[in-house]
Amino acid sequence: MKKAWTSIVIGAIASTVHGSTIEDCLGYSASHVSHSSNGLVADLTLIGSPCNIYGDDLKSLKLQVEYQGDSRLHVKIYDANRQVYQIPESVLPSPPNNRGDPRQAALKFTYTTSPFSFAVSRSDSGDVLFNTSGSQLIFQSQYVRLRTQLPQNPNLYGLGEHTDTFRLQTNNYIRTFWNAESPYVPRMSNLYGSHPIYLEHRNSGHSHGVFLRNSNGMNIVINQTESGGQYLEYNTIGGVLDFYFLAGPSPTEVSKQYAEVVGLPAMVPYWSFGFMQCKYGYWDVNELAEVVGNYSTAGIPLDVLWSDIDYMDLRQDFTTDPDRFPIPKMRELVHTLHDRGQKFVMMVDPGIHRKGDYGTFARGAEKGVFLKAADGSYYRGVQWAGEVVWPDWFNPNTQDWWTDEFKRFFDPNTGLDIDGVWNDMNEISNFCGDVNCDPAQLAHDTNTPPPPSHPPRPNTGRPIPGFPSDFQPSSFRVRGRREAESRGTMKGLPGRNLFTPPYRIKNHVGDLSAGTVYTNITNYDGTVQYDTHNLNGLLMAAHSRVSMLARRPGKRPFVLTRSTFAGAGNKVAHWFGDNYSAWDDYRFSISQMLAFAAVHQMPMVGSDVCGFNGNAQENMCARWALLGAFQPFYRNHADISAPNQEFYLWASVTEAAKKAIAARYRLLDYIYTAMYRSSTTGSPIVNPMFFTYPNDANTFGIQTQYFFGDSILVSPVIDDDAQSVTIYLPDEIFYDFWTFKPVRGNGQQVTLNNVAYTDLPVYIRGGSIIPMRTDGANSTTALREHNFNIIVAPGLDGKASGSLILDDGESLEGRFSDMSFSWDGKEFRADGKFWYQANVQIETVTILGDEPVTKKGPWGLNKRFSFHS
Ligand SMILES: *[C@@H]1O[C@H](CO)[C@@H](O)[C@H](O)[C@H]1NC(C)=O
Ligand SMILES: *[C@@H]1O[C@H](CO)[C@@H](O)[C@H](O)[C@H]1NC(C)=O
Ligand SMILES: *[C@@H]1O[C@H](CO)[C@@H](O)[C@H](O)[C@H]1NC(C)=O
Ligand SMILES: *[C@@H]1O[C@H](CO)[C@@H](O)[C@H](O)[C@H]1NC(C)=O
Ligand SMILES: *[C@@H]1O[C@H](CO)[C@@H](O)[C@H](O)[C@H]1NC(C)=O
Ligand SMILES: CC(=O)N[C@H]1CO[C@H](CO)[C@@H](O)[C@@H]1O
Repeated sequence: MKKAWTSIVIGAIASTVHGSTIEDCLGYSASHVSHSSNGLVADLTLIGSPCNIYGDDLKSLKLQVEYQGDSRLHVKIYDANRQVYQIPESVLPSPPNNRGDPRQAALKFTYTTSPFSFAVSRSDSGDVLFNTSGSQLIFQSQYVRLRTQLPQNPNLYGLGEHTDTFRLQTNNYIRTFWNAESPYVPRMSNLYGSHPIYLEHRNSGHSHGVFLRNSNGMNIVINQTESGGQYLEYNTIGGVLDFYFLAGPSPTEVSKQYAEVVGLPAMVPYWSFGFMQCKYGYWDVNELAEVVGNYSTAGIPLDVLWSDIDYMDLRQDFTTDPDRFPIPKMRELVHTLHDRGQKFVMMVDPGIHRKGDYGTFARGAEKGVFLKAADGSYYRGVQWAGEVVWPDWFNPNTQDWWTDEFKRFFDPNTGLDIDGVWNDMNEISNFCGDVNCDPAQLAHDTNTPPPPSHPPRPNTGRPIPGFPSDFQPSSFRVRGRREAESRGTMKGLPGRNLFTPPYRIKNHVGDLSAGTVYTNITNYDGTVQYDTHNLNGLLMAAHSRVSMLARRPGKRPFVLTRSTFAGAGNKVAHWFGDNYSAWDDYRFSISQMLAFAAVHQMPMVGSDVCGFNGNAQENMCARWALLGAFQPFYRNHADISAPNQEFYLWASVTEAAKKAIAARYRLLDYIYTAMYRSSTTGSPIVNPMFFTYPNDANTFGIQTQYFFGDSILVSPVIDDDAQSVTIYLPDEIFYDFWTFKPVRGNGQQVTLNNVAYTDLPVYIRGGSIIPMRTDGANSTTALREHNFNIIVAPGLDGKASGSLILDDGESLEGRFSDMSFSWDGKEFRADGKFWYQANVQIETVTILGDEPVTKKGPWGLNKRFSFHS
């Protein structure tokens, strides 16, 4: 490759402090290299005089290289004095250093002394994966830069959260990490989460991963030099270079290796795979019940009802509006839901209303848990409740206070017995956009929160099916007002570097502190928001998880969070925020899911089905109802300003949803088993096509087809208002999921015509065995009592295999059965561990083919069995 690197500075004026430019930075030279049995350490010393462009150059750095087992290489460059911020171990623990032998490792570290550069190659093929030669390492107090050469037009994935293509653009592309409230999920922007991990897939069929364990704001630039040299460049405004190189070589192995670094995904409860409904703007507790009743009447199984901030009294956490959502009636709602086998989830936001007589605030103030301003007073902002303060998640008292609030408000005996909790606005989103904003004044001016509501409207006397007689729809409704938001008016801030660092990242909200907590605010532990901003969402959600667990010891907590950081999948689930009811967002729900589930190790993800903002169109909503059923997290949710979009509102969407949920229920234990594997081995719950066919270059760019689990190929119609779709079928035998007819894939594109809006093309991959529940359940609770039919889909070699996990669906640690199924062309065998007593059986086993053969049981799920065809 050519050595013609031109330095680029994104969104920054190439500064000319002291007459220098970034080109004048000469890099570092390595010395005192000391080898050990599993790596090396060295000193890195600044060459020449400092160029001090974005802060001061650090003169002395340390290099640490560790071969951590055979497939992971840890390369860390940090300041010799260890003053530069590093992610606290309490937030994201570093993986253990499983000492590896460099002679046996899959990856090889090499370096050049002066100017210092390093490369990572594969030991077997010599393939160079990372090479920083040609561009100097820059390590300044507010800017760290490292660039690697890459092959031409590389296949890169990950680096979320974004709404760009799944296979990332390779030219003139910037990924910015700065968690931000992002209505309408803009393209080419930073969004709610930061996951500095990419997976690169090479034409050799091999993949590797590169994780930068750094939480600072940054721009990652993927581009080509003027002479065509492909590169990827990290530009961070702080932190250290803490890299983990993951050898793969299969894409799935990269995912698993990443899970070893940031933690395996948390196992979720069985019910969380049910269909969920939410809307910002449900007027009162009667309307919540009415939505549930209407789903029943329509015959669409609804598993989980969600309540957005509507339920709160004056938008305050841990309160309910006494008129519209009175506690006694809310308790009755929750009990009725539970009796019907359904679940209930509520929202809790991070902004705490600053009001002396508000208990949650008073108790937090007493424990000193809120972030403070420079003068020691509370750091104030504006959020849904009006003038608010924010919990300091680094303060050890904060967890106690938070758990206490959960225990009080969500007490099963006196409060609301929720099944899961939802954390929103936790980037943090602050309506007080800039330094010119006075929180008290803004809260007053925008009437945030809205004045107390009037008592509920008179009831109609009409009963709600499935609910006690005191639940009746109101005769008319008045929608809540949309609160004013204020942001982005900052202009040219004076002052300190923490507030306006000299290197500007490409944050779509504007300056670093715009619309969030000021970056110069100090946390309890002495870190500053400048460094920890991207951890706010993860920290809040992790605290909520602990609090949920304290409420129900031993039960898997379900916490949904909007803002995330690397490793969040180890604790919580995520939805993709406030998207738009448009075909484009329907399509992007797939690429976002692929990146999160397969690369970022956050399996429990999904978009708001039918879109959040705007007017959902019937055909689109029908397609999305089907697509959402084949994604992990399946929730219909809309904004207060958007018209209602519950599935039952349209005949075609009702039909699509019934079909979709019935299919999802059939597959629920297959999905649950995939989730179990994900949480125990890191194998992705959703597989991009190239994960399954890593040697088929036709699959590398596919972002609208995928495998749900490892055997169910989903190929939705994707174009606006279209009834046909061109899909790719690899060289494999497939079986139509709906008809079980064999379909031979030839490694070619196939066009499907006349695909009704109530249809979704789905195939079973040959070689798989799928346990399917029998039809007819009205909830996942009821589904657990349904028997199984086992579907054997023989591969081209006539063989197939599959597995099934059975447990109580909710215990963190409990008995489980892990059954394996196999078909060798002649004999079917069921084997495994039978530790969980399920009171259901296998009714039939069907071997698919030109003429399917069904063998009738029943067989128990408590012992091995086999039979010959
Ligand atoms: C890294 O790149 C430099 C410059 O292009 C080249 O001389 C060197 O051989 C490369 N390192 C490896 C390990 O290939
Ligand atoms: C990409 O590189 C070209 C020069 O090769 C430059 O003009 C362009 O600004 C760069 N884009 C980014 C995002 O850095
Ligand atoms: C429930 O269904 C009734 C009857 O179709 C309808 O009038 C009402 O608006 C629906 N309510 C909700 C919340 O969807
Ligand atoms: C499901 O059916 C059972 C039995 O008829 C009933 O008790 C339960 O309330 C129903 N649940 C829902 C969600 O409709
Ligand atoms: C942060 O910077 C802003 C703007 O310069 C200033 O008003 C504020 O006092 C600073 N706060 C702290 C804690 O330093
Ligand atoms: C295409 C799409 O759905 N994205 C839209 C999200 O919403 C914003 C605001 O309406 C649009 O500008 C985007 O195009």
